[in-house]
Amino acid sequence: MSSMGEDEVSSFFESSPPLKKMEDILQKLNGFIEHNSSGGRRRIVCVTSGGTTVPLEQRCVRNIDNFSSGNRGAASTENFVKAGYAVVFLYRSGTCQPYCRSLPDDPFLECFQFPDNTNIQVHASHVEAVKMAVMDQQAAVAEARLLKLPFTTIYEYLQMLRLIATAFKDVGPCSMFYLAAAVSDFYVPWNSMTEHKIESGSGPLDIRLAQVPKMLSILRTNWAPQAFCISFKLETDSKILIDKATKALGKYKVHAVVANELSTRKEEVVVVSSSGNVVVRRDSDKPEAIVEDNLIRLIVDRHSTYIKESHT
Ligand code: PAZ
Repeated sequence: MSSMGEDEVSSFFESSPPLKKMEDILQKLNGFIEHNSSGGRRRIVCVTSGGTTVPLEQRCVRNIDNFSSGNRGAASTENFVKAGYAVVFLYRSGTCQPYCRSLPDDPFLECFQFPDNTNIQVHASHVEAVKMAVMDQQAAVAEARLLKLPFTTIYEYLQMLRLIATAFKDVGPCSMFYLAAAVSDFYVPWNSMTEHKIESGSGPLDIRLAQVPKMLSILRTNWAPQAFCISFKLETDSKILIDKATKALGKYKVHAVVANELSTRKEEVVVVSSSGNVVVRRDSDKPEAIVEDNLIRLIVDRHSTYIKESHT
């Protein structure tokens, strides 16, 4: 990457508000990696999920948000754990969580009932979903297979991604990035952002947004050059989707780009890579099936080949 790009990346981080609880995050992260990767025990994947926000004020009241429910990241995490991976789940606060996809929006209010004042019961219709959510999540955490790290803003997301990538460096080819989060392309630089709530009542608001420096190339070349790297491309116009994904593959030198269109993203995706494009569909004859079942199988296969080739 050009030094121009690297300069932009450095000044983005230098001007970002410091990450809160960084020591705590680092300690959890290093412990998790150490536990899972020592002696080549397990492969590790960082799954990013949900959309980043761009604050408009330093004491933020308003922000610009990026669409993502977090469903893809949560479902993919479950499948990676099932496939034997340890997962660092870097997710947007408040978005969909692994093992909770089948729960209603307001599980506390909808799942439970009180037969009397001292007992609490789960409604029969939600027993399976609650059991799966609690048991599977607790097992994944107890076995140190799942580490959840929340973010909200673009500043937090990129600082945390850099921490994770740097910490993955020693894991080498057994590590993977699966970047399903919807990351802001434009932002208000912290230094040029007003501190207090923008006043209303004085006509339209003009805001100039700067471009968020592209971090993917630097992740590939500097932060974690040996990690297997999967990025995502979302479009609403299916006519430009594959072209955009193909360009991203060449530009960022990732190992594959998962291309998806907003309205059909739960039914099919296209995995674009140097070995050709593969359409991955949900098994529509099985009501419980999700596209991530087949997608993660394919990605895990590709990762295995990558690891084998790295050893030869
Ligand atoms: O989170 P979700 O399940 O609602 O949607 C997933 C997705 C469309 C955000 C993801 O598959 C994706 O394409 N992420 C990258 C978006 C982008 O191009 O920035």
